[in-house]
Amino acid sequence: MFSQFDISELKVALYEAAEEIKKLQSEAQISSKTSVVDLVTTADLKSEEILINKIQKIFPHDGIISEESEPINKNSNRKWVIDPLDGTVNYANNIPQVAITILLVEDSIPIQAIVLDIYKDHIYEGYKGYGAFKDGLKLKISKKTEMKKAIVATGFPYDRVLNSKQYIPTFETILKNSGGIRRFGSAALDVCWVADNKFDAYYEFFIKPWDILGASLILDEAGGCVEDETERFPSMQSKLIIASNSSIHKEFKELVLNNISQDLKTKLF
Ligand code: LIP
Repeated sequence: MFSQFDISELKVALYEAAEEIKKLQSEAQISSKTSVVDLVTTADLKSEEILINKIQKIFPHDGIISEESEPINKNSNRKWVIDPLDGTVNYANNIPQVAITILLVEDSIPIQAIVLDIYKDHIYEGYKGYGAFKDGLKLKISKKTEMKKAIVATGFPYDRVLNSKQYIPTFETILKNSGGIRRFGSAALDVCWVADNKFDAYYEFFIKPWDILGASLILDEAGGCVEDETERFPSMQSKLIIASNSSIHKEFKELVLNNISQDLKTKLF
């Protein structure tokens, strides 16, 4: 169905990476990156190796930005942004909420994205100007219009251990003004679940582009709204993501932007 898009060429590698991740589940070795709560496993690295090898074989001149590696062909105007395993903390704790994201960015614009939910075996796809799909069927976003009934997903960056207080005012505001908060991770699946009529909104500070940009394209194409701290569609430099089903977007965005702690504001703006 989507064979005309470049990203389709990578689907076999995507499923191969997912199988490797599942196979390594019981024996994956875990180590820490920026802090004890920021993890990488041998499965992240194996998945990344499979995806990078395939991209380099099919599109040797394209750039690659991947979570666990140095950038490749930095100056190319076509770049693949990869998260080989989103939800590493879930994975390391046997929580089956794990995804792989591949995104193609051309001249800084996200144009084709796939997020694979590896344990439920659902594939989310988004194509700029062509729509968004789950397992080949058009995604149907939630129609909820009341913020007080909205289910909001969020997550916290790894510096939460040192700077937990700065995330509280926004969190408390959403707690008071929504139908409920969920913190599942992976961030990519959180955003795809807004597109898939499960959550109604999502926000997170300092989430990385490989975690979120692909899913943002999918949500945008499904009819949702995704903005960053500058109130524009997210870019590789975004520091805050505010995403929703679009009907509640104005109210949700104001709640988030008007309730950011002073400490956090100085880091964002
Ligand atoms: C994580 C996301 C999680 C988010 C973290 C982090 P990782 O990705 O899945 O939802 O809150 O900040 O980015 O590191 O597990 O691949």
